[in-house]
Amino acid sequence: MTLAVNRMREIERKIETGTRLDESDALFLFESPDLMRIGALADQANRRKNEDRIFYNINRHINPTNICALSCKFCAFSRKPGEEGAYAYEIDEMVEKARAAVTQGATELHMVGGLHPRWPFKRYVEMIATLHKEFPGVHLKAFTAVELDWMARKERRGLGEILQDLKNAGLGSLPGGGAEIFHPEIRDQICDTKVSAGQWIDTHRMAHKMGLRSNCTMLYGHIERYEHRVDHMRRLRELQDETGGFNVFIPLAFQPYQNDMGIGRYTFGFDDLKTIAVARLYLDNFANIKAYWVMMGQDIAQLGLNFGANDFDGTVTEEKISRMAGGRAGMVMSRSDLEHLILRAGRTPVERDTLYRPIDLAKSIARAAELRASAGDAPPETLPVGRGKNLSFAVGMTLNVDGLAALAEIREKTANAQGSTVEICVSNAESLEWAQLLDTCAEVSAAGCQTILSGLTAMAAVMTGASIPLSKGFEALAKSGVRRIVESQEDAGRARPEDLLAIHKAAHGADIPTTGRVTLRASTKAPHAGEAAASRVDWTDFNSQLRAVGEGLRPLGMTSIILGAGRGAVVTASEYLHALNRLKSSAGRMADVIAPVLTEVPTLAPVMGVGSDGSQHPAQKLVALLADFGADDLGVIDPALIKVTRLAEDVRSAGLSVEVKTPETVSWDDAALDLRHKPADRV
Ligand code: V47
Ligand code: SF4
Repeated sequence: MTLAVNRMREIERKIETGTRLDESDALFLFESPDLMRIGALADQANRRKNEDRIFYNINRHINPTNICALSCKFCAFSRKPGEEGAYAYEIDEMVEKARAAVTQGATELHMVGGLHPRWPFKRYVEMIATLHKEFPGVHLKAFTAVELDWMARKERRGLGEILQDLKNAGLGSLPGGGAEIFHPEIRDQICDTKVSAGQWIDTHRMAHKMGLRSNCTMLYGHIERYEHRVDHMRRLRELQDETGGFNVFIPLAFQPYQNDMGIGRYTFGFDDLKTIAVARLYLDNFANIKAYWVMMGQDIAQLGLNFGANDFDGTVTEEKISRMAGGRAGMVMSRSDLEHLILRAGRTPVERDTLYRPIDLAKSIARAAELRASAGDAPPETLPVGRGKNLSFAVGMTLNVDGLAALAEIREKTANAQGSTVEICVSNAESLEWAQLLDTCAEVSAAGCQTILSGLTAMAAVMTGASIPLSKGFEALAKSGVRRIVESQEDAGRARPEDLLAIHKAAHGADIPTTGRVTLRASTKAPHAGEAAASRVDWTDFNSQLRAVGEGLRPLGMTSIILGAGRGAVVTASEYLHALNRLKSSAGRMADVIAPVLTEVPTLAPVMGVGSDGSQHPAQKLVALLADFGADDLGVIDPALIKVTRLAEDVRSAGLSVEVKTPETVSWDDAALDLRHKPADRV
């Protein structure tokens, strides 16, 4: 432990004094669980270079064909000629796609595709020349080193000539694809027929020497180990020292479906952020590190902006490579979506061109100021809270009770649920009667479940309707086996805080612990023009809820408190985590902070990716970070909606242990979950 602390200090000193990190430093950082510290160092390094500015661009992806002579193991995009789904665009079709993009302000066309067995080199030249002639102001970033090698071999010409012809036709720069993982131990397993690491590097060196700048990527999160990532970045740093020709480093998060890798799980959010942060610190000769929202997902990419990234990529419009492999981030973001995610991460969005020059810096800064002013109050700053050693969750289900009909259903659902947690939600049960409520709780408890009841105001209304004092009512609920009372999303809208407190106190009087709630509610301010569905969070309201927690919690004995995202408010990942952090600081050690991952933790990627097996909810990417920002617990996890083993892996990816509440006799499929089993060794 002390050794690790000393090593981290040594690395910090190196960073402070501008001494280069070496490969063993980078490896140490990858292996360290101290993401918050590494992220803070990377953020400082980033701000020294780029202030608080985050680049985005208005771009359009066009993949000319998915027909490919190679069969990289990780690729879900490529097809063989004649195979179902194979396509090859005519140049006219590409021009039409480009025209639509240019009309919407695109400054860049990004074009990478398969290695078409029958396309002659002149077709590529014609493609570039036609697009350049039609749209002379648009930057054409096209063809990976892999495609260029293919063209050269087919044409039996040198790479230099191929590059020169394309440059003459209007090629602006090279994208960074095809790099994958350079180390032969991995490269030979995932793409053995692709250009070697040396050829990839040589191609980019040649392009740089000809005045063509380029990007570089690293495909991570599959079978590679940290040392392979470090080796990969070392080779890129060396070439950058030599030529200075790279614009940006882009870590590409592996998308796990519809390919031959047999991995079947998305990268860990914790690892995505660590990769960005280590890249920022180790690649000291790169100005730009990209948080590529398409592959990391918008939630993690937004957080990446505070962990060392200064580029968010662009509007993209038609992304196929990631999407075909299970990518869930969608294919397009508007300018205003990009701007809002950046602003809500507390940074300044700056539109750039492909070569990382601001399009109009003064205009971007003025626009950000205007958007900030119209948003009013700002989200809270992060405070150090210190993470625990474990993260808990209960396995079980939530049942919504609505009158009599529910009883039979509840009996059926809880028949095999012995040992699990059942949260009975009464918030919306307007016609519920007292006897039914007691019977329901008794039924669930008799099935051997841990019974939780949520909806304070509804509960109180049922008691009042039956002329039963709250104190007596809660005593009876305790006898029916109720183990906890939880404030629901609806409660705050139905009762004043002091009335809710009185209900909490009545439950405590009957020795039932309670869970309070703080909710990020939508601001009543009208959204700014062009704000895409951006109902903002009312931070003034949040701060006053926090004050109430600080003042009211201690004497009450609420043992836990939920951070909720209110309906109607669009809460971004960054905002939720910062709010969580503030809540933990206010609640102190007196109460567990719960971030219910399925129901309340916001995610902008609610869709399932192509071919995915549904075993991972998009919000799971945030799980390990929730702990770092102050969460102690993830709420009730329904194994029908989240695969518990996967969730356990997410927690462990951050070096935390998993504490499953009520696990002994869970009888779903996940009963087979082996929680002693360590996740993939590489995490
Ligand atoms: O080389 C293929 C990757 C790359 C998967 O330069 C996959 O600005 C994840 O080069 N999971 C092509 N990644 C994309 C590319 C790119 C993308 C965005 C920006 C830039 C840029 C370049 O896509 C391939 C490969 O590394 N890829 N399959 C997959 N399953
Ligand atoms: Fe072809 Fe590129 Fe897919 Fe490899 S990654 S199979 S080269 S399209």
